[in-house]
Amino acid sequence: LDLDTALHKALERQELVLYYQPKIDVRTSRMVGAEALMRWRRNGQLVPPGDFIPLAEATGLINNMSLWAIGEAARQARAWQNEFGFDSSIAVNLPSRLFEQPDLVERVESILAREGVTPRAIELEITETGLMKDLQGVVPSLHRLNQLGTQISIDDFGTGYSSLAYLTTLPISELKIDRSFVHDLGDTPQSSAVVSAIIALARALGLRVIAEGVEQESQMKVLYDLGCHICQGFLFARPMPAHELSQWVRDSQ
Ligand code: G
Ligand code: G
Ligand code: NA
Ligand code: MN
Repeated sequence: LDLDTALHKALERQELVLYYQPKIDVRTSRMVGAEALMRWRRNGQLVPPGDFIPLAEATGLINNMSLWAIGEAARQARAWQNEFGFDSSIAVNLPSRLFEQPDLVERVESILAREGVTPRAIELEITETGLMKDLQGVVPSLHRLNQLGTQISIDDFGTGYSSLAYLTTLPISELKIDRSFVHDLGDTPQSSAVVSAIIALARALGLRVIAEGVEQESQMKVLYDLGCHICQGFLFARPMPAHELSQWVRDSQ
């Protein structure tokens, strides 16, 4: 099978899996959410998303894969609620084109109802670039998802040339500082200036701010001092299968 055909079959063959990476409040060291990241278990090998998400986007298969991911994350949120009192949300990455699907909000609503969770159990991440290149297609869905009660996070923030004035009108809950800025923290004064500006912007707009790609204690400390208290990255935990995250919570919380 070529990759395209195999990927089509992957969904129906249940070869896609979600890994989960915790989001940590560094003031309490507690998990305050998790991000779902897709993996493809193909012939016993784990195919990384970089090798199949671009293909899924090019073929349009990404839409059904994303809807599957929402359902799977919702199911997992409910399982963790029962298992260890998980009471925050699992973030799912969605491509901007999915927001153009006219029945997206109804589909999300029915998926959440099917899995028996409230819309708060799921958070949706859209990249700043995806959002800004297709505002007209995306924004109506954002408003309706917000009315439903599902929070929206802007991923890779700082790389996508947002219209800051426009940003104030959007029903979003969180800015996620792009990991390139986190990576350079402490190395270049520009990166801490950008991080500072994003944190100030989030504060002014009443949004949560989170840093991704936190790998080093020193990066965490700079972020903390600048006022970003929620972090995600290898310093705390890698993306891992659901049962490993349960174990990680038992061991660390
Ligand atoms: O999970 P990381 O481990 O390697 O993911 C690599 C890239 O693939 C990241 O840019 C990430 O946003 C993207 N990605 C991972 N999971 C998903 C997903 O479920 N949907 C979409 N659209 N992108 C994903
Ligand atoms: O923003 P996006 O959704 O593209 O981010 C998810 C990606 O970031 C995944 O590929 C995930 O494995 C990766 N990731 C998570 N934590 C870290 C980290 O601390 N360092 C690096 N380099 N990548 C990370
Ligand atoms: Na993301
Ligand atoms: Mn990101």
